[in-house]
This record gives sequence, structure tokens and C-alpha cells, in this order.
Amino acid sequence: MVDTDTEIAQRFLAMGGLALEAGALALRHFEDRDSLGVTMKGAQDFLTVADGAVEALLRKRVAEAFPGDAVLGEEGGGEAAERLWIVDPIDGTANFARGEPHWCVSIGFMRAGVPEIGAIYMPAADELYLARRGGGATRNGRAIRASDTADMRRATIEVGWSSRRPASDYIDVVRGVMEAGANAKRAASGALGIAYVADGRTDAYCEAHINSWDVAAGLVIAREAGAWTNDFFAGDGLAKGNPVLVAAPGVADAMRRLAGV
Ligand code: LIP
Repeated sequence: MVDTDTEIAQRFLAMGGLALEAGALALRHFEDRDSLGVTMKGAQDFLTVADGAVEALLRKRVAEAFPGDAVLGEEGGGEAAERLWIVDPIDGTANFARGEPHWCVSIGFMRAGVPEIGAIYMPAADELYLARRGGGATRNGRAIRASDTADMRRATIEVGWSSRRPASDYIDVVRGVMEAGANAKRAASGALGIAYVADGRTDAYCEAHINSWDVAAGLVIAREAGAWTNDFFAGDGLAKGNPVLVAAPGVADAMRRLAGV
């Protein structure tokens, strides 16, 4: 019988390689634009052949290495389990489908409901973010920290948007961020948006509703980098999503007021 620490360490060791393999497969599709097979799941909700292929690869590799573990994925669904991998094969699918390189593979692991490990890999930049709860966060092996920004007039804030919430809610938050003197941006990958807060590249990421596969990895990475995060998994967050706010500590209070989190 393997103890919990060993169990988590084994998955942590596997996760980086898995993210790189999945990212390489996604990149091959990205570079072969004629084979992308873009369809729409809804307004502004893109799907490509690569989403299914990369998720199938992730599910296969988890089943081979950890046959008792469950997977919850954006394309294939899934549900809560004692040992749960939460995967988004391509986060930023709209960018991916349009040929813009800001997209990533996101893989999180939860044990008994506690987010333990996260990996986010952006193939176009060859950047791998990795974190284990209590073990710090890294980009390509180097420690990362959230920014020390304490003044909204120096801050850059990413406000995420999806068609699941009214446009007016999004516009209100953007207005508030800009009126506070910050630079408001949107780059259209929630997972990378959170990783960039962890890396000090931006100062906060918020979105009125986002799904667990978009944030499961990023939340671990951001906390380990010293960022403030809301309790995303409260209530039915795992199955139905929730609002998310990840912020550098110095702007967390201001952003909580603006995002209503
Ligand atoms: C999308 C995100 C996007 C976010 C949306 C959505 P997908 O995921 O990353 O930035 O605003 O809520 O979930 O469909 O690209 O994996």
C-alpha cells in the first residue's frame, strides 16, 4: 500500500512529461491547419479535431500509468473521484482555431477533493508551468512568484469572458478595472491567464464563470507562487464551474471588490 505523499509524488513526476507529450500532439495539429476540422459547440465556443485527440491521449496515458484514477475532461466529461485528473486538452481553443499561438494544455490532479498538482504547457513558447501543493511553482524549472504590485494604477488585469454570462457583467468589470487606473486586457485562455498571474506577468485574472478544467491546474500554480485565489471549488464548482479570481496579494482586495468575489 502506497502512502498519500508517495502517491502524489508519483503523479507529480508523471505530469510534466504528460503535458509535454500532449502539447506536442496539439502543436502538430496547430501547424497542419488543413486538418483542424473546426466546428462550433455554441456562440464563440470552438471545437477542433485536436481537442478530442489530445484528450484521448491524456485519458489513455492516465489509464496506463494510474489505472485506479478517474479523469474529468472538457470534451469527455467525468465526475468527482478520490483520485481525479482534471484536463483541458486545449485551453484557448478559439485562439488555436484561428491560428493564434496563445493556447495551452492544462492538467490538474485532486486527491480527496484537494487540488494537489498542476501543469500548464504552452507549446508555442515552450513554457511549462508546474506546481505541487507545498512545493512551490516553476516555469521551465525556475521558481516563479506573483508580482508585488500594490497600486492599481500600475496593474495589468486580465478579465476573462465567456458567452455563459451576460456581456454587460463583463463590461462592468472592465469599466471598474479601467476606472481604477489599471490596464485591462483579455488574451482568451483562462489557464494561461492564471499562470501569468503566478509568473508576475499580469497582476490578476478574473472571470464571472469558468469551468473546473480551465482552472484546476492554474489554481495550484498560482497559490504556490504566492497569489491570492478564491475558493473556486466551493459548492458545485467542480461539476458546474464558478467565478474565479486570482490576484497578486497587493491588488487582491481591490480586485475582490471589482469582481464581486
Ligand atoms: C475557454 C477559456 C477562455 C475562457 C472561457 C473558456 P476553452 O476555454 O480558456 O479564456 O474565458 O471561459 O472556458 O474553450 O478555450 O478550453
